[in-house]
Amino acid sequence: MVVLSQPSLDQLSLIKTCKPSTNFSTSIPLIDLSKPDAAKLVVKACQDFGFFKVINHGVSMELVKKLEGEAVKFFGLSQSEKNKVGPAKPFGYGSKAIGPNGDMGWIEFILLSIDPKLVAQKSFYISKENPENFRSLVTDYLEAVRKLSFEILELIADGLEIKPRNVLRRLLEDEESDSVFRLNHYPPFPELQALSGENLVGFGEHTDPQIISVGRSNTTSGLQISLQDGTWVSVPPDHLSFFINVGDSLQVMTNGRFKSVKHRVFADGTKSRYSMIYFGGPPLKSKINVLPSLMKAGEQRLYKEFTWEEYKKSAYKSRLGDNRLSLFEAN
Ligand code: GA4
Repeated sequence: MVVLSQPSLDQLSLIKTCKPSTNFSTSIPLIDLSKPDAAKLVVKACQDFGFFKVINHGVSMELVKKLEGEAVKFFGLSQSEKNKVGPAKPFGYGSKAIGPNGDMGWIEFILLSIDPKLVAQKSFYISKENPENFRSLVTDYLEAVRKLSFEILELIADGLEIKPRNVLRRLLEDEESDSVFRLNHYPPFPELQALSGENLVGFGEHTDPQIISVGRSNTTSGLQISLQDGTWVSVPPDHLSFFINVGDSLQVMTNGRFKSVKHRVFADGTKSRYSMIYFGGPPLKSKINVLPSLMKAGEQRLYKEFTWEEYKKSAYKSRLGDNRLSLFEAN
């Protein structure tokens, strides 16, 4: 079923189209979490790319399949049914508009906070048939990907030799952690594709403001990351693995050693892309600051200290593609 109507001309002028130029020769770091060298490789990937793929991640594929099935069902509903979830301001269903400041993409999505009460409340509109099933799938999925994010943050602490081991993990483990969960659907647009051969930008280039993001997709391609020299690399889809992004906050905590990866998604003209991403953020009152033990003698701090609440407020005033950290650079 075609879920979003074909783009009209005025929508197309807002949603960027282009023939993406990409570099296919660079391969994305692949890290087997069951291997003893994982900590070293995670740190290297965070420094070189701010991005990597993990296998042996411990998340049940059965669970992933079931939740993706629910997402497919939901995005297949009529527009009026989907609208009943409520606008994504900040949590709910959104279509084409990304964030509050005029960014647009060829996408529809559900944005949820990980607060169990909100998940339960929204489940009634997302799955009228069986809200309890949807709620419990999201809860179990979040438990599994959060566990994975904790493991990765501990590997980072080990690899950087920072103590205690849970110094990063505890920010996401905290009951007040301000984390977000997003289910995305990038619908196909076969007629337009056939006509022009152009691609539509599904989610424009940006960095994630949080500490770390854990995402996966179905087998439809579209994700690209920017390398440090500015070239874009297509990330081949892999529905069995998870992709990890360093967020702005982790860049600050490592004084720029880790790079918050710039990424974007193109919608495929012929096939639906579905993705689900957990964005791990700290409690609102947490101070985001360089980890003191990382600072070498004479090293200058690159960023001022700020609370996650301050950074989040500032992020929500920005456009998607802005360099949000530039406002927090130390003089
Ligand atoms: C990017 C990462 C997450 O998807 C997100 C996005 C958020 C939104 O879609 O509402 C933002 C974007 C993201 C960064 C800048 C602001 C906020 C849209 C936007 C223009 C949920 C997040 O936390 O930040």
